[in-house]
Amino acid sequence: MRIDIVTIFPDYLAALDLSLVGKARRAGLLDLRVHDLRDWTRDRHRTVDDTPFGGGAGMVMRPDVWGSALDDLLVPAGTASGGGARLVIPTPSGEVFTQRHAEALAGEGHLVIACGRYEGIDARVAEHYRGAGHRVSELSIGDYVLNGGEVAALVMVEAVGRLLPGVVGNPESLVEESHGAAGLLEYPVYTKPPSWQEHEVPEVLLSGHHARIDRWRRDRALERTAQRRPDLLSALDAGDLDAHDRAVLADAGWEVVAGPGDGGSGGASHESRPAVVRRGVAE
Ligand code: 6GU
Repeated sequence: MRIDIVTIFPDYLAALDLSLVGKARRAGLLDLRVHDLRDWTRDRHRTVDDTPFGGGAGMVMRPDVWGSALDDLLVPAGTASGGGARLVIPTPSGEVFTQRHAEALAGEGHLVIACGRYEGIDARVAEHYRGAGHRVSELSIGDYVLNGGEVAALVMVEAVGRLLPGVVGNPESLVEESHGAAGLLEYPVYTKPPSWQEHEVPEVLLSGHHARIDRWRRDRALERTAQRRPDLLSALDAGDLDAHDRAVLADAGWEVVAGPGDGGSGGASHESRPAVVRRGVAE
């Protein structure tokens, strides 16, 4: 996979030489290049921004400078326009980046990540490249404000990089982790020593009884999700919950109810899908 990152702070991305992503680069699994946006300016001051039309605080990044950079990077030399690379624009006004986005991006051959400052890149840039047939994703990493897209680019490259074939040594470690397919947070984990500061590792984990260990871990994942991320429980497919799951959720204050409009047919329509709701909430 190839990733080009364009920024006015290339040094910010130095962390991508380290750890798993750095290793993937050196192994040739990831061709990652960081570019200085100012290399595409043409004035003596290497200007990348200007004041916003319509007034207001801060500066907006100029579309002409971004256009020169993205024309060079999105369309490989000798290729027609459109197709090819996906343009990713980190922005606090984007869709929230999730593991599902990471999985989709990991399936791309080429990403170009355009890091703007927080007031943003002139809106015509995304519009222009969409119109030219590029896939464009405007993505936020969460509901808080950063000064620029660089930290978000680090987050996205790490989340995507570890999904590339051969990057994570044991692909099994990708299966059960939080925000995986089960839609639950990960269960708590323990290692040696078995007793530390008078805190003991739960007995069942020392038992060697794999079915009981799996059940215990699923119970803890359900409880933890109910406590910390109730929004994830509401999004669960209740059809994936067995009687034991439902009992654990009931203890945590959640129950499975027929969806609105359910006629008891168990049909697959959206209206009749059973829902996981807080106890005492009708639907
Ligand atoms: Cl992608 N950019 C900025 N500037 N702030 C953010 C963000 C992105 N995601 C959350 N906050």
